[in-house]
Amino acid sequence: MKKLIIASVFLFAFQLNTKCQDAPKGTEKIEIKTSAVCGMCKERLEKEIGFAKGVKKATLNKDTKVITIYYNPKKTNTESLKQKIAQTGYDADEVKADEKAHYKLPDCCKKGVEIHD
Ligand SMILES: [Cu+2]
Repeated sequence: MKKLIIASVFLFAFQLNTKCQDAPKGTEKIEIKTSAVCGMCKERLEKEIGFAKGVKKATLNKDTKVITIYYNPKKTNTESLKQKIAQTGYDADEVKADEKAHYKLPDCCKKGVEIHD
């Protein structure tokens, strides 16, 4: 009997846990630190990454520079996502921004610029 109670508590906790997760079904979540500094960066990255293969959703927090990506692990992986961010001109964790792409960004979006609106 005791085992049954423990089992049902676990089951309940598990259900609660899955309910709280905001990741769409079949996707995984990753947070990547970028070098984004403003709303334009946010728009650019969310557009580029949001439409990348296997990506369900991409949201950038400008204040923390962290982009949260929900992706289908069968279609893409964290390495290609980081590469994609780098190709857009931004750092992605340990992956450095592609120099050419970074050079093409407007001055207000370049690295070393302080976070602004
Ligand atoms: Cu910018």
